[in-house]
Amino acid sequence: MSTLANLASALAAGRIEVIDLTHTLDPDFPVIILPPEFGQCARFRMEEVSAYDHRGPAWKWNNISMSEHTGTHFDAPSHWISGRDVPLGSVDEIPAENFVGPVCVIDCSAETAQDEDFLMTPAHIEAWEAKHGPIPAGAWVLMRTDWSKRSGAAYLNMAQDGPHSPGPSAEAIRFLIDARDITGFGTECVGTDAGQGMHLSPPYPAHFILHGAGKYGLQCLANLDRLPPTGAVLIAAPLKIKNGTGSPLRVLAMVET
Ligand code: 23J
Ligand code: MN
Repeated sequence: MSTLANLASALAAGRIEVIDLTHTLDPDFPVIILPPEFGQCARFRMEEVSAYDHRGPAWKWNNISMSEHTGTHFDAPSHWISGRDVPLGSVDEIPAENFVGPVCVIDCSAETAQDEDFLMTPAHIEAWEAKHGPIPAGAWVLMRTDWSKRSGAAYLNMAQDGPHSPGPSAEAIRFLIDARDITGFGTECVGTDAGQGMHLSPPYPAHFILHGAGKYGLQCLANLDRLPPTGAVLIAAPLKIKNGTGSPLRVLAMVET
């Protein structure tokens, strides 16, 4: 049997499960809040056009609006100044093969339960590899923190000095790119960077280093606790927005049961 015929029969028989890593687009889902001198990200909005009524007797539909960076979303290289001249750096230009790939899940939930500003370092990644094997080139690396189980104010976790949420260190992102040649890095938090990432060097290191290297980000992921450390395949295809810097999307993982 061909590889794809095998895949199709495994899906039909339930030997491969499709797990949804996406939050529901809802006006109440939090968006990132930047310092007030900067422009702000728009929440999701939905406006009814008709609902089987005089505006459209046999149909219901809505107009929607949001930021490119609202809800579960994809970050393209052109999102950051370091990636402004990266070839094929906008969502409409990224080669489609980059939207499907193996996924490694690094469980940091024990650490983040103790420290909401936890930074994942190369030592954490190397400890994970000692158990699960090396991260393959082209992988998506997802940082599990269980942050997606938070709701309301606890999700952004704003304090006087800004948001407090975990993320990767600059050294961890450099390691994933230079030593492992990943495709992208994903997180359950509102940004790929830690809440206090503006104080790191460089500021917002995940954004700066990933996008400068032509790599991608995924934010506001859910259900990472349902993924194995290795062996799943991720599907993350952003909308084809002309010159788009990112896009809300449905993120799926295929997992062998
Ligand atoms: C703009 C400025 C800072 C950050 C972000 C956007 C994001 O996290 C994002 O959604 O890409 S940290
Ligand atoms: Mn973003």
